[in-house]
Amino acid sequence: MENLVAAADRFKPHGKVIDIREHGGGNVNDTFLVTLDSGGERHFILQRINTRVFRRPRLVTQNMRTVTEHIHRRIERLSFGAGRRWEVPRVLLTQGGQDHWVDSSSSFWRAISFIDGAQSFDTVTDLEHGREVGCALGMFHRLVSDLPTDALADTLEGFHITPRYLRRYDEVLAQAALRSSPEVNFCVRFVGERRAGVHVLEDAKAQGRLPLRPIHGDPKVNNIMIDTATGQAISLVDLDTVKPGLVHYDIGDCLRSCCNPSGEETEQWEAVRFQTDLCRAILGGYLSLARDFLTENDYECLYEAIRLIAFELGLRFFTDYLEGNVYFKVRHEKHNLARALVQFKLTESIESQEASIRAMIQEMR
Ligand code: GN1
Ligand code: MG
Repeated sequence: MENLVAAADRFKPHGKVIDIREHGGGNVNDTFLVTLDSGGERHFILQRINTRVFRRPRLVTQNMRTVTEHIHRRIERLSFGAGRRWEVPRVLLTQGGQDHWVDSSSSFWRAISFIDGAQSFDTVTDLEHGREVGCALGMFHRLVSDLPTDALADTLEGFHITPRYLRRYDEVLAQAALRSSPEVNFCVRFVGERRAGVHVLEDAKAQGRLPLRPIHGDPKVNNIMIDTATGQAISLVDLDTVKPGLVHYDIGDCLRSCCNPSGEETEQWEAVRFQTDLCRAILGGYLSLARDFLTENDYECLYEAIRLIAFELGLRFFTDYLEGNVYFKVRHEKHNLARALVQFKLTESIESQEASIRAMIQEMR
């Protein structure tokens, strides 16, 4: 707590800190909402970066500044998304002018402005919300589409490179003292049956069929801020994983998160389904802003991306369970196993609807 107050004091733009509380349910970093006693902006967001995951945290803040400054400049002369309020968090500086602060126990802190009058949800509530989520991702991609990828650092090497996660899984599995259970056996078999398909996106990238573009990296439903007054999406927050990548990682991640009405934390993994009506609403919103820059090849790989990113997240959770929960924060020992089962069930549901999802994509392009 002492460190928390000290960190908040470094970044506070004015006034006195009167409250600090945990905010959101991030699986990697620690996030806090800070309240000040006076002034126009009463709140800001303070975060402690998990440096086990983000080994070079300075690159994270650097990317964040690059991307937020770029978007702020673009919003000023926006010729699309007419009438849409769109906000981007600002990176706050310490009194010494730094975009981060390292405390005496080597914790890495940074702060950003708080987006007021908006909220986020852990699941998509209806088709309208789904469409807005899609618009948010389309808006974001469009706003960064002219930012050269070499302006962004690779903050998390291997992120969303599915074959690398499979390799890591193999290493961990070989060393794990595997306690067999119906759930563990299901996961091992599930991964084993899908080994051949993990290269699709990386192959398309290597063959030059899919270009590197700036991506968000984590456009899950609760990173999309919805204006409490209008119900419109107004921001895509959590910019830690912005880096060069495939828009397919983002589209896949957004859909695996948003088309699962049970949510990724449900205990009822057997009931998890991929909802194609939500998928249609989200893609509709996305394409209303992103159609211009998608190529034929982009469309060709969309179904595979939807399937693969759900599978990949299941693989990441399962590997972390086997490894003893070293990456994702957990509330109990089998938490990552439960999360893996949810993503694998979702993958299964996507696979069972392949024909209709492909037909939907075809119809919308
Ligand atoms: C992690 O930390 P959080 O909750 O923003 C993870 C994402 C996963 C997500 C699943 C850097 O995001 O890739 O999709 O959990 N972030 C990182 O909820 O690994
Ligand atoms: Mg994140």
